[in-house]
Amino acid sequence: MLVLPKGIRHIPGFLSRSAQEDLVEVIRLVVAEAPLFTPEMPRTGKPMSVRMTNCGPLGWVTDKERGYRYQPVHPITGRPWPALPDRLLDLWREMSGFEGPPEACLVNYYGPDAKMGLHQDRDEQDLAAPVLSISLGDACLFRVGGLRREDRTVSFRLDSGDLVLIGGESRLAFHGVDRLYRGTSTLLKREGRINLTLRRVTPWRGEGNGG
Ligand code: MD3
Ligand code: FE
Repeated sequence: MLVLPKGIRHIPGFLSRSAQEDLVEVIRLVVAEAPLFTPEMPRTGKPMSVRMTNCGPLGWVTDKERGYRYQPVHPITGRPWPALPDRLLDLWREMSGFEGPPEACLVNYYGPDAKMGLHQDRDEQDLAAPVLSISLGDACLFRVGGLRREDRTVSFRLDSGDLVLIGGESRLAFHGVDRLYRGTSTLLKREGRINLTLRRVTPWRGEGNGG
């Protein structure tokens, strides 16, 4: 039996086929307004194999010169990110157990050969809030470890319609995507995978939130 690190909840098959199709449709609208861009590693400028965009008041971006950060505008168009679609806000309210709304939805697009190396998500100020991940399209092999890069990892498959909720002591766990399982889903028009992550960036209960 596979034991996940404490604070990580995998919910296989949460979204029905029609809910997945609706999400793909709203993501197409987001991408039409905020085109996918190729993120670069800080300092080296090495391109990542995943392409990205965002919706919500803040979006995660990275480039050679300025590195990892959240910003309110698209790095190429300079326009504000599209609003967070209601369906995603509803899903966050239903699943996150967190009072405040998410501020960023990072949209990752994996072509058949894309992967994501082991990393931590630590560019958010509010680490008390969970991260909610939604997988669409081809399945992938996902890997999660501990708070140190050297810690033992466990791997499991993420299929289209699966959710992963990450919180508590795993919020800073190392994780990555080793590979895609090509052709395992008919959801998208072509091979590939979309992952959405809903995140809180700035502290909730700060100014103006009653705290
Ligand atoms: C475990 N995305 O965008 S989502 C990322 O499938 C990212 O595209 C992966 O890692 C993907 O940063 C994984 C699941 C996930 C997201 C955040 C986590 C797992 C996590 C944060 C801490 C531990
Ligand atoms: Fe991550």
